[in-house]
Amino acid sequence: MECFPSLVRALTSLLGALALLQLSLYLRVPSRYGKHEERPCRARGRLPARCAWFLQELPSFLVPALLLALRSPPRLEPLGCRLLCCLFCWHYFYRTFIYPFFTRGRPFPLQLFFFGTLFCIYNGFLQGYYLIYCAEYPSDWCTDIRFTSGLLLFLLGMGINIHSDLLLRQLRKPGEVTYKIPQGGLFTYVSGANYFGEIVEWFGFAIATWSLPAFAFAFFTLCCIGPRAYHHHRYYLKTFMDYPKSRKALIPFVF
Ligand code: NDX
Repeated sequence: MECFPSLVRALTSLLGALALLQLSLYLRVPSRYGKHEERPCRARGRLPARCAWFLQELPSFLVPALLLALRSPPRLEPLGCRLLCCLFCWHYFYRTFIYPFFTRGRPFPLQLFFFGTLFCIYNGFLQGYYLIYCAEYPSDWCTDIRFTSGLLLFLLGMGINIHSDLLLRQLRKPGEVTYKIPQGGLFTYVSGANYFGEIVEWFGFAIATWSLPAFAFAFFTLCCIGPRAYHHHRYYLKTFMDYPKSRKALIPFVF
Protein backbone atom coordinates (compact mmCIF):
# COMPACT_ATOMS: atom_id res chain seq x y z
CA MET A 1 0.00 0.00 0.00
CA GLU A 2 1.18 3.54 -0.58
CA CYS A 3 -0.05 6.99 0.38
CA PHE A 4 -2.84 8.47 -1.75
CA PRO A 5 -3.26 12.07 -0.54
CA SER A 6 -6.50 12.43 -2.51
CA LEU A 7 -7.97 9.42 -0.62
CA VAL A 8 -7.03 11.01 2.71
CA ARG A 9 -8.57 14.32 1.63
CA ALA A 10 -11.79 12.64 0.50
CA LEU A 11 -12.17 10.54 3.67
CA THR A 12 -11.36 13.54 5.89
CA SER A 13 -13.92 15.73 4.13
CA LEU A 14 -16.53 12.99 4.50
CA LEU A 15 -15.73 12.76 8.22
CA GLY A 16 -16.26 16.53 8.53
CA ALA A 17 -19.58 16.20 6.68
CA LEU A 18 -20.64 13.32 8.96
CA ALA A 19 -19.85 15.52 11.97
CA LEU A 20 -22.18 18.24 10.66
CA LEU A 21 -24.86 15.65 9.86
CA GLN A 22 -24.48 14.25 13.38
CA LEU A 23 -24.87 17.75 14.83
CA SER A 24 -27.95 18.56 12.77
CA LEU A 25 -29.60 15.21 13.63
CA TYR A 26 -28.85 15.12 17.35
CA LEU A 27 -28.78 18.74 18.49
CA ARG A 28 -32.50 18.87 19.23
CA VAL A 29 -33.20 15.17 19.90
CA PRO A 30 -30.64 12.88 21.53
CA SER A 31 -29.33 9.70 19.87
CA ARG A 32 -31.62 6.96 21.17
CA TYR A 33 -29.49 4.77 23.37
CA GLY A 34 -28.97 4.60 27.13
CA LYS A 35 -31.10 7.03 29.11
CA HIS A 36 -32.60 8.56 25.95
CA GLU A 37 -34.14 5.37 24.59
CA GLU A 38 -37.87 5.73 24.06
CA ARG A 39 -38.83 2.11 24.83
CA PRO A 40 -35.88 0.73 26.81
CA CYS A 41 -37.76 -2.38 28.02
CA ARG A 42 -38.19 -3.87 24.54
CA ALA A 43 -35.71 -6.73 24.17
CA ARG A 44 -36.08 -7.11 20.40
CA GLY A 45 -33.54 -5.36 18.20
CA ARG A 46 -30.97 -4.98 20.98
CA LEU A 47 -27.59 -6.41 21.84
CA PRO A 48 -26.28 -6.82 25.41
CA ALA A 49 -24.21 -3.72 26.21
CA ARG A 50 -20.98 -5.71 26.72
CA CYS A 51 -21.22 -7.43 23.39
CA ALA A 52 -22.30 -4.28 21.53
CA TRP A 53 -19.50 -2.06 22.88
CA PHE A 54 -16.87 -4.76 22.36
CA LEU A 55 -17.82 -5.53 18.74
CA GLN A 56 -18.56 -1.93 17.80
CA GLU A 57 -15.25 -0.52 19.06
CA LEU A 58 -13.04 -3.47 18.02
CA PRO A 59 -12.35 -2.17 14.47
CA SER A 60 -11.05 1.12 15.89
CA PHE A 61 -8.33 -0.91 17.60
CA LEU A 62 -7.85 -3.69 15.08
CA VAL A 63 -7.70 -1.75 11.81
CA PRO A 64 -4.86 0.67 12.76
CA ALA A 65 -3.06 -2.07 14.75
CA LEU A 66 -3.13 -4.34 11.67
CA LEU A 67 -2.04 -1.52 9.36
CA LEU A 68 0.86 -0.82 11.71
CA ALA A 69 1.84 -4.48 12.06
CA LEU A 70 1.48 -5.40 8.38
CA ARG A 71 3.23 -2.46 6.81
CA SER A 72 6.02 -3.72 4.64
CA PRO A 73 8.73 -2.61 5.03
CA PRO A 74 7.85 -1.76 8.68
CA ARG A 75 7.78 1.94 9.41
CA LEU A 76 10.30 2.38 12.15
CA GLU A 77 11.06 6.05 11.63
CA PRO A 78 10.17 8.64 12.61
CA LEU A 79 9.32 7.68 16.15
CA GLY A 80 6.45 10.21 16.13
CA CYS A 81 4.31 8.16 13.67
CA ARG A 82 4.53 4.92 15.61
CA LEU A 83 3.99 6.63 18.92
CA LEU A 84 0.94 8.53 17.68
CA CYS A 85 -0.60 5.45 16.12
CA CYS A 86 0.03 3.58 19.39
CA LEU A 87 -1.78 6.36 21.33
CA PHE A 88 -4.86 5.89 19.14
CA CYS A 89 -4.70 2.10 19.60
CA TRP A 90 -4.13 2.54 23.34
CA HIS A 91 -7.42 4.44 23.73
CA TYR A 92 -9.28 1.84 21.71
CA PHE A 93 -7.61 -1.00 23.59
CA TYR A 94 -9.26 0.45 26.70
CA ARG A 95 -12.59 1.06 24.95
CA THR A 96 -12.66 -2.44 23.37
CA PHE A 97 -11.07 -4.77 25.87
CA ILE A 98 -11.65 -3.08 29.24
CA TYR A 99 -14.67 -0.76 29.16
CA PRO A 100 -17.21 -3.30 27.79
CA PHE A 101 -16.33 -5.97 30.33
CA PHE A 102 -17.18 -3.72 33.26
CA THR A 103 -20.12 -1.82 31.83
CA ARG A 104 -23.48 -2.06 33.59
CA GLY A 105 -25.30 -0.34 30.75
CA ARG A 106 -28.58 -1.21 29.10
CA PRO A 107 -28.79 -3.29 25.92
CA PHE A 108 -27.76 -1.31 22.86
CA PRO A 109 -30.04 -0.80 19.80
CA LEU A 110 -28.96 -2.93 16.83
CA GLN A 111 -29.44 -0.18 14.29
CA LEU A 112 -27.10 2.23 16.11
CA PHE A 113 -24.70 -0.64 16.70
CA PHE A 114 -24.56 -1.19 12.95
CA PHE A 115 -23.82 2.49 12.18
CA GLY A 116 -21.40 2.70 15.12
CA THR A 117 -19.43 -0.32 13.80
CA LEU A 118 -19.27 1.14 10.29
CA PHE A 119 -18.06 4.41 11.76
CA CYS A 120 -15.32 2.69 13.77
CA ILE A 121 -14.05 0.79 10.69
CA TYR A 122 -14.03 4.01 8.69
CA ASN A 123 -12.31 6.16 11.29
CA GLY A 124 -9.87 3.43 12.36
CA PHE A 125 -8.79 3.10 8.73
CA LEU A 126 -8.50 6.86 8.13
CA GLN A 127 -6.44 7.61 11.25
CA GLY A 128 -4.24 4.50 10.90
CA TYR A 129 -3.69 4.85 7.15
CA TYR A 130 -2.78 8.52 7.46
CA LEU A 131 -0.32 8.02 10.32
CA ILE A 132 1.32 4.90 8.92
CA TYR A 133 1.43 5.66 5.20
CA CYS A 134 1.19 9.41 4.77
CA ALA A 135 2.32 11.43 7.79
CA GLU A 136 5.77 12.96 7.64
CA TYR A 137 7.35 14.34 10.79
CA PRO A 138 10.80 15.81 11.36
CA SER A 139 13.05 13.54 13.41
CA ASP A 140 12.76 15.89 16.42
CA TRP A 141 8.90 15.94 16.38
CA CYS A 142 8.81 14.38 19.86
CA THR A 143 10.31 17.56 21.30
CA ASP A 144 8.04 19.92 19.30
CA ILE A 145 5.67 21.99 21.46
CA ARG A 146 2.65 20.70 19.45
CA PHE A 147 3.59 17.12 20.17
CA THR A 148 4.32 17.62 23.87
CA SER A 149 1.32 19.85 24.64
CA GLY A 150 -1.00 17.60 22.57
CA LEU A 151 0.29 14.50 24.33
CA LEU A 152 -0.29 16.12 27.73
CA LEU A 153 -3.85 17.06 26.76
CA PHE A 154 -4.44 13.54 25.42
CA LEU A 155 -3.27 11.95 28.67
CA LEU A 156 -5.24 14.42 30.80
CA GLY A 157 -8.41 13.81 28.76
CA MET A 158 -7.97 10.05 28.86
CA GLY A 159 -7.50 10.16 32.64
CA ILE A 160 -10.69 12.22 33.08
CA ASN A 161 -12.61 9.94 30.69
CA ILE A 162 -11.59 6.67 32.36
CA HIS A 163 -12.13 8.04 35.86
CA SER A 164 -15.57 9.38 34.91
CA ASP A 165 -16.55 6.06 33.25
CA LEU A 166 -15.62 4.40 36.54
CA LEU A 167 -17.69 6.83 38.65
CA LEU A 168 -20.73 6.21 36.42
CA ARG A 169 -20.30 2.45 36.68
CA GLN A 170 -20.11 2.62 40.47
CA LEU A 171 -23.57 4.24 40.60
CA ARG A 172 -25.14 0.83 39.92
CA LYS A 173 -24.99 -2.56 41.52
CA PRO A 174 -24.73 -5.47 39.06
CA GLY A 175 -28.12 -6.04 37.39
CA GLU A 176 -29.44 -2.55 38.25
CA VAL A 177 -30.61 -0.28 35.43
CA THR A 178 -31.79 2.82 37.33
CA TYR A 179 -30.22 6.27 37.00
CA LYS A 180 -28.72 8.24 39.89
CA ILE A 181 -26.99 11.59 40.26
CA PRO A 182 -23.31 11.20 39.34
CA GLN A 183 -21.00 12.42 42.11
CA GLY A 184 -17.30 13.12 42.48
CA GLY A 185 -14.45 13.87 40.12
CA LEU A 186 -15.32 16.29 37.34
CA PHE A 187 -19.03 15.41 37.77
CA THR A 188 -18.93 17.96 40.60
CA TYR A 189 -18.79 20.61 37.85
CA VAL A 190 -20.37 19.06 34.73
CA SER A 191 -23.01 16.47 33.84
CA GLY A 192 -20.96 15.11 30.93
CA ALA A 193 -17.58 14.62 32.63
CA ASN A 194 -16.82 11.44 30.63
CA TYR A 195 -17.61 13.30 27.40
CA PHE A 196 -15.52 16.33 28.41
CA GLY A 197 -12.54 14.00 28.98
CA GLU A 198 -13.03 12.28 25.61
CA ILE A 199 -13.24 15.62 23.75
CA VAL A 200 -10.08 16.96 25.44
CA GLU A 201 -8.37 13.68 24.60
CA TRP A 202 -9.11 13.82 20.86
CA PHE A 203 -8.24 17.51 20.55
CA GLY A 204 -4.96 16.67 22.29
CA PHE A 205 -4.41 13.89 19.76
CA ALA A 206 -5.16 16.28 16.90
CA ILE A 207 -2.62 18.80 18.21
CA ALA A 208 0.02 16.09 18.76
CA THR A 209 -0.44 14.69 15.23
CA TRP A 210 -1.07 18.14 13.71
CA SER A 211 -3.12 16.43 11.02
CA LEU A 212 -6.42 17.16 9.29
CA PRO A 213 -7.84 13.61 9.77
CA ALA A 214 -7.26 13.86 13.53
CA PHE A 215 -8.79 17.37 13.71
CA ALA A 216 -11.79 16.07 11.74
CA PHE A 217 -12.19 13.22 14.25
CA ALA A 218 -11.91 15.61 17.22
CA PHE A 219 -14.58 17.77 15.58
CA PHE A 220 -16.76 14.69 15.01
CA THR A 221 -16.37 13.74 18.68
CA LEU A 222 -17.40 17.24 19.72
CA CYS A 223 -20.48 17.14 17.44
CA CYS A 224 -21.37 13.61 18.59
CA ILE A 225 -21.04 13.73 22.37
CA GLY A 226 -21.22 17.50 22.96
CA PRO A 227 -25.00 17.57 22.26
CA ARG A 228 -25.38 14.30 24.17
CA ALA A 229 -23.86 15.95 27.26
CA TYR A 230 -26.42 18.74 26.92
CA HIS A 231 -29.29 16.21 26.64
CA HIS A 232 -27.96 14.29 29.69
CA HIS A 233 -27.88 17.59 31.61
CA ARG A 234 -31.49 18.40 30.71
CA TYR A 235 -32.54 14.86 31.63
CA TYR A 236 -30.97 15.21 35.10
CA LEU A 237 -32.54 18.64 35.72
CA LYS A 238 -35.96 17.24 34.76
CA THR A 239 -35.62 13.99 36.70
CA PHE A 240 -33.93 15.02 39.96
CA MET A 241 -35.35 17.95 41.95
CA ASP A 242 -32.17 18.07 44.04
CA TYR A 243 -29.81 18.12 41.04
CA PRO A 244 -26.95 20.59 41.79
CA LYS A 245 -27.94 23.87 40.11
CA SER A 246 -24.36 25.09 39.71
CA ARG A 247 -23.42 22.09 37.58
CA LYS A 248 -22.90 22.83 33.87
CA ALA A 249 -23.54 20.50 30.91
CA LEU A 250 -20.08 20.00 29.39
CA ILE A 251 -17.47 22.67 30.15
CA PRO A 252 -16.76 23.46 33.84
CA PHE A 253 -18.03 26.97 34.86
CA VAL A 254 -18.91 27.86 31.25
CA PHE A 255 -21.59 25.74 29.55
N1 NDX B 1 -19.50 4.89 20.13
C1 NDX B 1 -18.50 7.05 19.63
N2 NDX B 1 -24.51 9.04 13.15
C2 NDX B 1 -20.66 5.47 19.56
C3 NDX B 1 -21.90 4.76 19.67
C4 NDX B 1 -23.08 5.50 19.06
O1 NDX B 1 -17.45 5.35 20.85
O2 NDX B 1 -25.75 7.15 13.12
C5 NDX B 1 -19.36 7.31 18.57
C6 NDX B 1 -18.41 5.79 20.34
C7 NDX B 1 -22.75 5.95 17.66
C8 NDX B 1 -21.45 6.75 17.53
C9 NDX B 1 -20.25 6.11 18.22
C10 NDX B 1 -21.16 7.14 16.07
C11 NDX B 1 -22.34 7.86 15.42
C12 NDX B 1 -23.62 7.09 15.61
C13 NDX B 1 -23.84 6.84 17.11
C14 NDX B 1 -25.28 6.42 17.19
C15 NDX B 1 -25.98 7.18 16.05
C16 NDX B 1 -24.87 7.89 15.27
C17 NDX B 1 -23.55 5.82 14.81
C18 NDX B 1 -19.48 5.15 17.31
C19 NDX B 1 -25.10 7.98 13.77
C20 NDX B 1 -24.53 9.32 11.74
C21 NDX B 1 -25.95 9.50 11.23
C22 NDX B 1 -23.76 10.62 11.53
C23 NDX B 1 -23.81 8.19 10.98
O3 NDX B 1 -28.05 2.19 30.90
P1 NDX B 1 -27.08 3.11 30.27
O4 NDX B 1 -26.43 2.54 29.03
O5 NDX B 1 -27.58 4.51 30.06
O6 NDX B 1 -25.87 3.21 31.40
C24 NDX B 1 -24.81 4.13 31.23
C25 NDX B 1 -24.22 4.51 32.58
N3 NDX B 1 -24.85 5.70 33.15
C26 NDX B 1 -25.40 5.78 34.36
N4 NDX B 1 -25.61 4.85 35.32
C27 NDX B 1 -26.25 5.24 36.45
N5 NDX B 1 -26.69 6.50 36.68
C28 NDX B 1 -26.49 7.47 35.74
N6 NDX B 1 -26.91 8.72 35.96
C29 NDX B 1 -25.84 7.11 34.51
N7 NDX B 1 -25.52 7.81 33.40
C30 NDX B 1 -24.92 6.93 32.56
O7 NDX B 1 -22.85 4.86 32.33
C31 NDX B 1 -23.58 3.53 30.53
O8 NDX B 1 -23.39 2.20 30.96
C32 NDX B 1 -22.41 4.36 31.07
C33 NDX B 1 -22.03 5.52 30.15
O9 NDX B 1 -23.19 6.16 29.70
P2 NDX B 1 -23.18 7.57 28.94
O10 NDX B 1 -24.52 7.75 28.34
O11 NDX B 1 -22.68 8.63 29.86
O12 NDX B 1 -22.03 7.36 27.82
P3 NDX B 1 -22.13 6.67 26.37
O13 NDX B 1 -22.71 7.62 25.38
O14 NDX B 1 -22.72 5.31 26.53
O15 NDX B 1 -20.55 6.56 26.02
C34 NDX B 1 -19.72 5.67 26.73
C35 NDX B 1 -18.28 6.10 26.53
C36 NDX B 1 -17.99 7.51 27.07
O16 NDX B 1 -16.78 7.49 27.77
C37 NDX B 1 -17.87 8.37 25.81
O17 NDX B 1 -16.96 9.41 25.98
C38 NDX B 1 -17.41 7.37 24.75
O18 NDX B 1 -17.93 6.11 25.12
N8 NDX B 1 -17.93 7.76 23.41
C39 NDX B 1 -19.24 7.56 23.09
C40 NDX B 1 -19.69 7.87 21.86
C41 NDX B 1 -18.76 8.25 20.78
C42 NDX B 1 -17.48 8.67 21.25
C43 NDX B 1 -17.05 8.30 22.49
C44 NDX B 1 -16.65 9.48 20.30
O19 NDX B 1 -17.18 10.07 19.35
N9 NDX B 1 -15.35 9.59 20.51
